[in-house]
Amino acid sequence: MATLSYRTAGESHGKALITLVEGMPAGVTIDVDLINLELQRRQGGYGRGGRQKIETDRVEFLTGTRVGRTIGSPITMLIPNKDYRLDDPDKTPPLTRPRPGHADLAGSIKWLTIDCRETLERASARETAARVAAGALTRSLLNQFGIEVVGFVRQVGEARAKIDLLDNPKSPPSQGGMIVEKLRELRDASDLYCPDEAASAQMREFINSAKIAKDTAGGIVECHVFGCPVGLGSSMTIEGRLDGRIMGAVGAIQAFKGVEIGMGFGVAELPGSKVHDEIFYDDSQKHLPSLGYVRTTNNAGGLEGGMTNGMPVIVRGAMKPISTLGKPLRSIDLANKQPSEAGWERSDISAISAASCIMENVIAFEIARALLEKFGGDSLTEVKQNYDAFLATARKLPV
Ligand code: EPS
Repeated sequence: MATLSYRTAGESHGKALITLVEGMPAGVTIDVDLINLELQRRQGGYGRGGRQKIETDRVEFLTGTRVGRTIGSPITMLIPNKDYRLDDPDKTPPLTRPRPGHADLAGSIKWLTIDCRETLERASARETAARVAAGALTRSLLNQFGIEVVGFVRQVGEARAKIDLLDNPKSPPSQGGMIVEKLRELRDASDLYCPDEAASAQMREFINSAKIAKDTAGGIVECHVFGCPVGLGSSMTIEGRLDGRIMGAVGAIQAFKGVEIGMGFGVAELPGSKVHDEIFYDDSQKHLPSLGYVRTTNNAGGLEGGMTNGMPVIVRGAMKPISTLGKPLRSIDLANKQPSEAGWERSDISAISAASCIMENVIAFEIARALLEKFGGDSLTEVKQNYDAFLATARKLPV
C-alpha cells in the first residue's frame, strides 16, 4: 500500500496540466463534479485577469478508476490548456526583464538562460489547478469520514472579515455541521469568497484602486477543517508532525509568504494562561470523532504536538500581491545587465479568492494523507474498519 502522495506536471501555456495521485484506497466513488466545481472556483474570484475567460478547467481521468470508482492503482488526471502556445516562439517570445517578486531572476540564473519564460511557465500559479484537482479528489474520501474543509478570504488591504465565532468556537464540535454550512453559504455569496459582505465591499474597493493604479493586491486566506478525529499526525518523528506538513504544503503555494496555525504569531505576545485552550470532558459528545474532549477556545488551531486534538484545524496563509505590475518596477535586462523596467505579461490584479480555494484543497490533501497513515488499508472498507475500531477502543479509555 503506497503512502498517499501526488505530483504535478505541466506549463502555463503548455498542452495540459497533469496530476498523478498514488495511494488512494480502492472502492472510493469519485465525485468528479466536486473536482470540477473546485477547479471552476479556482478560476473565479474578484480581480482575475484575461486568462480565466479563455480556460474552462475540467478534469479528465486517464487512469486509476473504473466506472467512477478507485481501484487502488495510480490515478492520473488531465486538465487541457486552451491557451496552448508554448511551442510557438512567436506567441511566447523570450522575456529577459525579470519581474521583481516572480521566479524570473532566480530561475534564469539557476537554469543558465536569459529567457525568463523557461522558468515562469512552470512557476506560474496556473499549476495550482493540478494541485486543486489532487486535493478535491481526496475530498471524496474525507466525505466518507465526515471531514469538511472550508477556505475563505480573511483579509485584503486593511479590510478584515469579522467572523470571530469561528476563531473561538463556543459551539461544540457537534454543531460543526451547522458552522460548515453557514460558512460556505456566506462565502459562496461573495465574489471575493469572503463570508463577511461588509468586508468584501471594502476588499473590492482596495482591488479596484490597485487596478486603477496599475498595481496588484495580495491578502490573507484562512481554512477550517471540521470533523478530524483526535490523533492524526504524530509527535514521534519530525516528518510525522501534521502542523509542519500543513505549513509546508501551504507555504509551497505560489506567492505565499506566511503561514499561521490557530493564534499563529499572536502566541508570542501573550502569557501561557491566555494562549492554551483548557480541556473539558463532555460525555454527551463521546460519539463524535473528538470523543468528548472539548475546549471553549481554539487558539491551538486544532493541532497540539503535531497531532489533531479534536477541535477544528485552523490555518491562515498570507499571499503577496501578484508580481506582474501594469506599472512595472525597476529591473534590469538580462541581455545586457542594463537598468530597465520589468517585463509585462497578461496577469491578474488579485488572485486572493483563488488562493483560498487552492489552500483549502492542499490542506484537504494533507488531512487525507494523515487519515490514511493512521487508518490505512487497501480498500475503503478496510480504512473504515480501522477508523471505527480505533474510535471504539479510544472511547473505552481507561481500559
Ligand atoms: C493563472 C494563469 C496565468 C496567470 C496567473 C495564474 O495565466 P496567463 O499568464 O496566461 O495570463 O493569470 O499566473 C500568475 C499569477 C503568475 O505569476 O504566473 C491561473 O490559471 O491561475
